[in-house]
Amino acid sequence: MDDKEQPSGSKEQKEFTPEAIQVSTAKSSLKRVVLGIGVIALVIVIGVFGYYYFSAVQGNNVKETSAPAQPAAVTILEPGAGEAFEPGETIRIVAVAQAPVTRAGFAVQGGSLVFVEDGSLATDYELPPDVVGRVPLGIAVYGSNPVRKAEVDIILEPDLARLTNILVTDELSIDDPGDKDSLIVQAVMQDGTEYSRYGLSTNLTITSLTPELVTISYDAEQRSVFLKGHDYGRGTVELRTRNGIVKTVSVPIGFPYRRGNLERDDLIDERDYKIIEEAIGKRANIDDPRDLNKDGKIDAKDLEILKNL
Ligand SMILES: [Ca+2]
Ligand SMILES: [Ca+2]
Repeated sequence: MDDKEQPSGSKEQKEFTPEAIQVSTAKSSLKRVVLGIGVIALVIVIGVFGYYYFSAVQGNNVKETSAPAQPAAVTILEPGAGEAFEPGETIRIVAVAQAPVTRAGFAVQGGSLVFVEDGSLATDYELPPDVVGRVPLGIAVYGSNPVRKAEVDIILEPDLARLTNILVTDELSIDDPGDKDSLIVQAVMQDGTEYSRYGLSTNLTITSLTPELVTISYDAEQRSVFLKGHDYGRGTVELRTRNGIVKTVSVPIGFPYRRGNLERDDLIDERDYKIIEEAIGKRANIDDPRDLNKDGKIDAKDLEILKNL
């Protein structure tokens, strides 16, 4: 047995010669390399698969979000867009919904919300008495998730026959040329009702009689009228209603609290001198506060007067 085993043992021992060890090491290195390549290949395969898998998922998501929007689940049938009513009037609102409805809320911007609990999509609605102009009328339908909403713009116009006066912002002024100020217009009716933001009503035109001094712009989103001052002086703005009420508003631009204190701080100093120096040679608008001797031009004489104030 020992003899038989010996050769085999020596055979084994033979294999463990330095050469054999080198061969063995080489074989083992080769195995490691092959194993390493295998692992790397597996990682690459998983990576590539993962990339395409997630790309496909993303692609599907993009496809879903770019799909055409579903039709609106609620639509207002009455009133129609652009329809005109009087403030305070009671109107009928009718809507139709493809979504489940447990209750619905109706409102005009600036008015109170009216809820109909039984899910009916028709109601009588009292328009707010003091809102005029183009306003959105909305409905919100509850019962589905998300809440479904729809909106139409209607026009609220007071009866011109009852319009007796228009009121305009008191003490309107633009502190410095380039600044803006907003103009608030209210309509006063026979019964004393005052409608705010009348300035955006289609019944009113607002023009600047001195456009070189004042320009007018409308901000539809804020429903406001803005006046912008371009130079020093006193500009005039005219408001005219369709039934003939006319109002003119004087807009002082860059007027000092105290004569010569153009820069409107506590004292007359270099900063005020600079404002006149920069305007020397210019013709002065009527009431231009830089034209201290009121001769229609801004020159060294005005600067001299300012320095002696
Ligand atoms: Ca000053
Ligand atoms: Ca002058």
